[in-house]
Amino acid sequence: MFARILMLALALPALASAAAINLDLGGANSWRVRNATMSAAGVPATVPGQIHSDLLAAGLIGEPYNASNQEGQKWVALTNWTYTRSFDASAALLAKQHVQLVSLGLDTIASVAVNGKPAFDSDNMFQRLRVPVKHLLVAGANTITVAFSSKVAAAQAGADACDVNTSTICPYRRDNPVQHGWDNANFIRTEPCSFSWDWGPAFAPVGLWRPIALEGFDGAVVRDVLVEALPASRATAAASGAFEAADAFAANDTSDAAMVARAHRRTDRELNLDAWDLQVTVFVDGGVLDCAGAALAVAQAAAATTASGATVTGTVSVTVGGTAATAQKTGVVVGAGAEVAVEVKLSAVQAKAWWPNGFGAQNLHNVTATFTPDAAAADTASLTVRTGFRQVELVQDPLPGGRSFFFRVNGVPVPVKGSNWIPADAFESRVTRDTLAPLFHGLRDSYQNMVRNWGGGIYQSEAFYDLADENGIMIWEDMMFACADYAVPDAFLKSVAKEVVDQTRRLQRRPSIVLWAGNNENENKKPSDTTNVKAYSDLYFRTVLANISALDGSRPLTGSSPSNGNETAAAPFAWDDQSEFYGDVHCYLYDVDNWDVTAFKRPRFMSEFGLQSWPSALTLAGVFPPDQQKWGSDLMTNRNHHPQGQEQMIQQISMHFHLPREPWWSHSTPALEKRVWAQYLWLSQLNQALGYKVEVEHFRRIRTECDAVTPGCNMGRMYWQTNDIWQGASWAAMDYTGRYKMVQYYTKKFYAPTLVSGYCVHWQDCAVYFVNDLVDGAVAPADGVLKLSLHSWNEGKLVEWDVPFSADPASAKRVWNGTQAALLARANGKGEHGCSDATKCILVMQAYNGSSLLSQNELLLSPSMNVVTTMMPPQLAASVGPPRAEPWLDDASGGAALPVFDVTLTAQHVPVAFAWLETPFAGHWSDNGFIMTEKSVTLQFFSREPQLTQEALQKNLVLSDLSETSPEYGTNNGWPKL
Ligand code: BMA
Repeated sequence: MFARILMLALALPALASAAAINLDLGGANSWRVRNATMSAAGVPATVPGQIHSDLLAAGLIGEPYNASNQEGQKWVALTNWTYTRSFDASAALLAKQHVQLVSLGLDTIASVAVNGKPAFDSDNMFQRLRVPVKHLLVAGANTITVAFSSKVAAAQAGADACDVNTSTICPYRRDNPVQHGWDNANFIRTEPCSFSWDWGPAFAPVGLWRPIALEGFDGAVVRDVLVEALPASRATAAASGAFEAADAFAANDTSDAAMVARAHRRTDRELNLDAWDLQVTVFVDGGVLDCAGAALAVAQAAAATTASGATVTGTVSVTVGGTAATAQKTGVVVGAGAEVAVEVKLSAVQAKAWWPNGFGAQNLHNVTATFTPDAAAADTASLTVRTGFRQVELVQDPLPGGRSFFFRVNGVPVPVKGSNWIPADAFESRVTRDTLAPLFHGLRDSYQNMVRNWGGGIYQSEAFYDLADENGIMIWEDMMFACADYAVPDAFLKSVAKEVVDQTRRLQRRPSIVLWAGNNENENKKPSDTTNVKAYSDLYFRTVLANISALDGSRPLTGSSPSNGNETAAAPFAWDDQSEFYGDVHCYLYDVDNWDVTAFKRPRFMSEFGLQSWPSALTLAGVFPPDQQKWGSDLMTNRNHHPQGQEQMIQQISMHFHLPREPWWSHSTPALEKRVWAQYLWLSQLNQALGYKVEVEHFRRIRTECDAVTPGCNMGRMYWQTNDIWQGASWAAMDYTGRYKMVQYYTKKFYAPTLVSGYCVHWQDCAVYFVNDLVDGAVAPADGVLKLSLHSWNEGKLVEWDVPFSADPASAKRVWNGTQAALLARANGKGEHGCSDATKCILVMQAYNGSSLLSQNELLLSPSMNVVTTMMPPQLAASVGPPRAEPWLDDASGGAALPVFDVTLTAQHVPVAFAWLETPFAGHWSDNGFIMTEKSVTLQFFSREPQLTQEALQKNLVLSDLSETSPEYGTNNGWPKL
């Protein structure tokens, strides 16, 4: 609950000033919006909001996501829209020395007028604009007007007008036609994917997308608080006894193993993590005019007539909540219309560290900065921000053949387990803490510790970063530039510089943000291409990164993703942005067998990879008309924005599975057609889940394996992508409604801290690894038992045997190996058929530490499932138990109790290939889509619906598995089930 109150208080950071007057100009239906052909009375409009949500609320357009509405709503983005509201300016407000209009975001090309007089223009949706407007206000009724131009038209005009004499380059960005969107978003500073992407729609909305307010004050306000924290000292007891792999090697050992251990060394035993030195930067705002780009000229012209006011002097003091720490700086001088940055240092603040998910608690602390004027006539102002103290390094030390690339937090190397985040809606005002909380729950619950806020979207809301801070989800924060070159005339660079400064000042205090990155996939320049290289350097090195590092020295920077890390800066570009020896890599494998472990790269850090899938039929049925609910329908084609996306998915599925089809003896019926459609969608998810599983397990196994010839030593994987922007084909693990695709369930298994993982190279030479991410947890040789067993599809478990193993902390190691032939031979003479060939059996692996099961996993020994012919119909049944109330979701209710059900699933025959439970209710399962090896298993359903009953869940539960999708698996008995 505490977190929620604080969040509301922080929504408009400057509202905390004691005697200042703040007039929020937002609110539901508080504005009117119209276009040139509508009456001046306009349509009720909500701020923050978007034009589409206003037109939808007024009944003027349908839900943009329904059916093919997107196509019919293109006119909205091609139209200019004018927002107006009236408000009362009180005598008390007008009596204030300064009245600033503060906008936290206008999307994108806008002119703002107060009482009909120009106040400022805007051309960058990511800027915060502060403009003195007292001279434009009158006592009593006032009006404010924000006139937006179509951003699609503005982008096109920018491209048309691009002049190589001022821009160096004019890079027209053509989107792929299958995206059904618009080109040239790179000519304006807007959300790139609002013009369409290969997983998202083209709505290009305009509107006041972030809050706007009038702020009146005498003297000054505290505008921003930035906090840099470092462990106060090295620990006095240097060798605390903590395990350190590098200790095992003599100082003069130059072997690859020694080099790897040294590069990945743990330094936390050298740090005192209970006391922190803080450098707090407090921005004190004396009514500054703060605009750039198009905004500036108009604002300057408007403000020039009324520059007034007196200098204020005072004291800035800083306190850290829950500690005795306090410090101050006296004699601070703030000129009227100026802004000063005041640095206050606090040493050895006694406070606990913030840790990423899985490595410790997410301790958060309030830091309050107060400006107390010397003269009583001015206002006392203060601002409280929530932060956390941690040290983060991006370690790039020598490794065989190159350099490492991994994050060390508070001295502990953290293998990154994550995914890439895209905007959660095309209309940001629909994204609330309630939208985000289930997604962050999914991240935390699946052992993820990082998401990359991808550079083609937006700098996210406060709620997003609150949840990241609270859940220990580290953020790799891209700046919003993606998949394009950019023209860089001076005005553009100035606009970007202000954007970057604004966002850094807003976000710097967030412990979750561990890296600032210049862009997504733009660093593919060749040093010979000097024109592009200069434009690139001007934008990212001299403008973006230079402005960030001037404000924040507390976290690392990288130019791009992918890049060669520090090698890039030296080059000055990635000599090979797919190098597996340096930096990070993106790699998509659409036309190869994703069950073949030799297909995968061995990079230091894999920041993007993945396969497309569809949301489930339940999700699509919410927006697909019945006649479109079939494979290959127009809407299916329309909603796959990836070139050849459908063909690739079919190819991928058919590499390993039979494609679903209607039975040859039956006439097609709508019910059959829908069933086949649902099975296609499900198989696309199964294909994705297994592909990610095989690839992630590969990355985790090679944590410490690399030499000068064979790369590896992988310490990071983030699959593409966490979430969805709408209901369409994509790489997401959680769909637009929050429903888990199968890969989300698999994520919880392949990212678990302890993992047993097997593979066979080309189905011949096999090995089993044990991966241990636990920093202090080891498995002693006396305790580690690997139980291996062979299960045949038609006879169940045939043979089981034990293999002893041990594990060091923070390690990955091979614990068993042998040929597949020898493995299968273990079942000779067992049961009726044994494992006469690889299509008959699977390997089940269980890793025990004493009596506790650390990890269970299965290895499909056959190169594909479509050669398996011996499955038995499992005859699944489920019994739902009574609900118990658990506050499992930290949504806006502050974690109110929600029903959790135990559900017992039984099968007549095991193993079951990919047992699947489905319900229309919002919520998720403790596991799903799994290979069922026991005849009875108890799962949990975590409902997001407070009123869900045992009876309703029991009645609306659908059970299925792979055998239902084709008789050829050996289960023609009863096929197909309807
Ligand atoms: C990468 C991303 C995105 C894209 C994804 C899937 O290129 O950076 O641009 O959506 O691949 O194609």
